[in-house]
Amino acid sequence: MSYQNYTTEQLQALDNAHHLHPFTDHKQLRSDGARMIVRADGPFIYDSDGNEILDGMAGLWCVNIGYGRDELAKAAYEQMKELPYYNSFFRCTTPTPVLLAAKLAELAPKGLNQVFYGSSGSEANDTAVRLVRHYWSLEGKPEKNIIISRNTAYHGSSITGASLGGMAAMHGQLHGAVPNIVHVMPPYSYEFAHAGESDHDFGLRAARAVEDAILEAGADKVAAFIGEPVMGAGGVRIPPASYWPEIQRVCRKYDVLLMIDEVITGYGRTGAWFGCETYGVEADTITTAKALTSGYQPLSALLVGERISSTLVEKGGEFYHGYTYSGHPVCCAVALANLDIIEREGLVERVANDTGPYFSKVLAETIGKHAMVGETRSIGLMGAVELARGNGSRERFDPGQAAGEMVRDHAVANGLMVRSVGDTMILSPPLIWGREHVDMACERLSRALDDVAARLG
Ligand code: PXG
Repeated sequence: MSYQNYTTEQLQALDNAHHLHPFTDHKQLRSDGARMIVRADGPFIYDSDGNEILDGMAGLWCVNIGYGRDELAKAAYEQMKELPYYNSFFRCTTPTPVLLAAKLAELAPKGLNQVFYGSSGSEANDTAVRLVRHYWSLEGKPEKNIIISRNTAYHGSSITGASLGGMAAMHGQLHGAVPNIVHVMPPYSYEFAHAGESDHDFGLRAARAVEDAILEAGADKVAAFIGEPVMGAGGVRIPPASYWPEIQRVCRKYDVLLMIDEVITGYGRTGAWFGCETYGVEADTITTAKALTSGYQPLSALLVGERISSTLVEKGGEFYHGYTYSGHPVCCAVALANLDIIEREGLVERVANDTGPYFSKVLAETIGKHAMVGETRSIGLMGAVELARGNGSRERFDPGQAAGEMVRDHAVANGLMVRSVGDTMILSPPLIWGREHVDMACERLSRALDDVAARLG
C-alpha cells in the first residue's frame, strides 16, 4: 500500500483520527495537521507538498550518516532473509550481536568491553540503573542506591528515563517517580552563571552541586552520578571545561559510579567517537542508541565497564533483566554497516577537524551577530542559538510570544529543519554535512530570524 494513493489532507485526517504522537498537544496538532515527511536523501528531507528541507536535526539527533544509504538497506534485507529474529536468552544468541559487541568494545573507551542491548535509549538507561544498583547490592552495599542527576537532563521517556531526567513537566505527569533519584543544577552558564563569574568558576560551582548532594545524602547511600556529556534535549547545554574533570574527581573521592548518557553524543557528534573522550572523563557505563544505527533501525547498546561487568559475571548469578529484542540480529547488522560507513568515510575526524570548527565559526559570525540572538555555542556538530531581546543580551522574550516556535516555523518555511527548546534553537545535523550545508543552514536560519524580528517588532 503506497502513501502516494493518498492526498496530504487524507493522510492528515487519518493521522488525526487514529495516531497519538509523542510529546504533542493533540488539540493543537489536530487543528493544524502534521507535516508529512515522505522521503529523504543525503542531508535533505522532503514533505508531501514536495518541499525540500535541509535537515538540521538529523531526524532526531540520530541520522549521522544521512539518508538513503543502500548499504544499510541491504544489510537489513540480507539479515532478514538469513535470520530475521532469534533471541539471546536461554544460552542462545546469533552472530550479528556478537560481532557488533566486539566492534563496540574496539571503538569504546578503554575498559568498557561488555555490551547489553535494547531497542531505545530509555531501555538502555533502565538497564543502566538496574545494573548499577545491582552492582552495589552484590558488593554488599544495597543501601548505596541513590542516583544523582541534573535538572533539565533528558534520559528518556519510560518511567525510569523520565525519573532520571530533570524535566519538570515530565515529572508532573509521572504520578510517582522511581525512588532515590536526586537532581542538582545543570552546567548552563547562559542562565545560571552570576554576573562577572568566569566560565571556569561557574563549571566548578556546578560540579560542586554534585558533591553537596553526595554529602547531604551520605556517600554510603549514593550509587552513581548520571549525565549527558553535553545536555541535548535540554538545549545543547555545553559545560565549561572545568566541569567534567571536577565531576570525575568528586565521584572518585566518594566512590560514586559515573554513568554517561551518550544517546546523543555517541558515534561522532562531538568530534570524537564518544563525548566522554571530548571531555576526558572515564565512565563506568555509557548509554548509546540513536546514531548506533543512524536511526535506520531501533537499537541501543549499554557499554559496561570492567568494574561492574566483572562483579556481575563473578558474583551475580542470573541477572533478571532483558528484552525480546535485546541483540536483534537485523538491527545489529544495520549497526555494523553504519559503523563501517562512519569509519570508512572518516566522519568523526571530519567533524573534529573541519566541519565542527567551521560550524562554530560561521554560527558565531552570522547568527551570533543578529539583533535577536543572545549567544551561539557549539561543539562538533551540535549547536544552540539563544533568542534574546538584543544581541548579546540574556533578556528573554515573554514565553507567551513563543519566539522559539516562531523561529522554527519560519526556518522550516525557509527550508531548514531546526528544533526549538523554549527560546533556544538547536542544530544537530547529519555528520555528512559539508561546509556548504553549514553555510546554507546559517543563511536560512538568518532569514527566519529576520522574518520573526520583523513580526515581533
Ligand atoms: N538519553 C538521551 C541523552 C536522549 O537524548 C534518550 C536518552 C532516550 O532515548 P529513546 O531512544 O528512548 O528516545 C534520549 C532521547 C528532543 C528529543 O526533543 C530527544 C530525545 C528523544 C526525543 C526527543 O530533543 N532524546
